[in-house]
Amino acid sequence: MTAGAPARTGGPADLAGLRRIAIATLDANWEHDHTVPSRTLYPHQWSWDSAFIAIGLAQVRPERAWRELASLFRAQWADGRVPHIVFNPALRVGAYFPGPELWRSAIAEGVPAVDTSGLVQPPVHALAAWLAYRRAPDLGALRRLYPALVAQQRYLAERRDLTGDGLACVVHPWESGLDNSPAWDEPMAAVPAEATVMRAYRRHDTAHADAAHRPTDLDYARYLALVASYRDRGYRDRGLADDHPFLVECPMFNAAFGAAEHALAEIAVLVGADPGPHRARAARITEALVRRLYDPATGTFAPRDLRTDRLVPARTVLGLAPLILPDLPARQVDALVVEARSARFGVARRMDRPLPSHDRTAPDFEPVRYWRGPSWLNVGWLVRRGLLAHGHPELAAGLRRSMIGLVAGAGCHEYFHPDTGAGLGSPAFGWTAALLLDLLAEDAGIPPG
Ligand code: 9WN
Repeated sequence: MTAGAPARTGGPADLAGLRRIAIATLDANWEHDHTVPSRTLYPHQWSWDSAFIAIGLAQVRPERAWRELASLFRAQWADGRVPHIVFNPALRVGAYFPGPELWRSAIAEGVPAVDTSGLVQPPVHALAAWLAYRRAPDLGALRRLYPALVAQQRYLAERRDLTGDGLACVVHPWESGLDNSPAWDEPMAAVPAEATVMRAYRRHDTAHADAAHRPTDLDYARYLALVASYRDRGYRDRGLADDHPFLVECPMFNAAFGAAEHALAEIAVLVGADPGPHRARAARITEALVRRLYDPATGTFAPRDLRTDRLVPARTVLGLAPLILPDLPARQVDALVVEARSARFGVARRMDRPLPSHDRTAPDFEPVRYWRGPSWLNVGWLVRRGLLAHGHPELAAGLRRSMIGLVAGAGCHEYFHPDTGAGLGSPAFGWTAALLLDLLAEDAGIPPG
């Protein structure tokens, strides 16, 4: 089936079959206390993957949903950061690149016993915990997570708000989760590195996926230069503005940061804490996002490069993410709906092609290269939540059908060709399976969270 064909969401037999495939994928990727994103490409635990995966597990393996989040937060650093990778010590050296020997997290202060990376990822975990609770209530588990989720937010607010403007910055494209998005081309061009340094390393990803579908060697050389810059300062955030070469405020990261405060307000009520400060912080983040990252000239949100204090010109799907904020003002909501429906992203009641990760009319749109064009379920899932939150159920339904159609046509792939719907990257990918289960749950009469 191509992505142009109507999604096969009609027959209950089809849906039951899809559900079984998704459950089997999650079961196969389960590893003692967490789910690996992919057995081949990503065999450790990843931060925002675990959050999305917990949302799906809550539908089918509730006890695992809570273990997934608990295991990730056991690796939280004393300063509150939740590392983007928690390494499984049982795996051989070279199971993933860059591995623990390159990160050397033990050199930093306040680290857990297990090896981790020193970066973070978009803080979608409070939202995940809230949704998991709605589907699989476990008040004890929620109570235990709450202070850790609060500390995660405190880290971002106190250590990563370098300008004091109310937004958190990312210090590496890996922190955005959209590693090689064209959004990072301009700020990354300022990171000194040569592709030839990669001759000294063996990339693990290109042994398991087509190199044409992955970031380039020059991208990786810059990724490593940024890791070295952050690691060599002991992963301390103080003074980053003086010499770290990549500092960006990302609209998706900060939309997740704000959505987390909304979710924490709901959780606070349940665990007997005060929701007031969470609501106040959520409002401040939304206000800062609009003030700092909304571009009235384009009608969308864009990352701000703190080194130049300019918005980056690329119009990527990152710009649509603030829709997930329930308190986004109507002016920005309306503009984002126009942007989503435009030829750049093609969201419609009946979508003939899936939501791309980058403006499909841009000259640098690359249909098979990772975050430079292909369609990803986690981003579509977030945008769909935003459309529902702001009163666009038909567009949300169109996006949902399109996403289910992608998995029906190609399986639980990591990402999909934005024209044909062909599966790309890992064929058995955790969050694709998990978020599909969440989308399918609505047919069983369970409303979205
Ligand atoms: C680097 C695990 C992760 C996702 C990211 C995705 C990819 C890693 C990589 O895989 O990043 O963190 O090796 O490319 O870009 O969003 O969390 O699935």
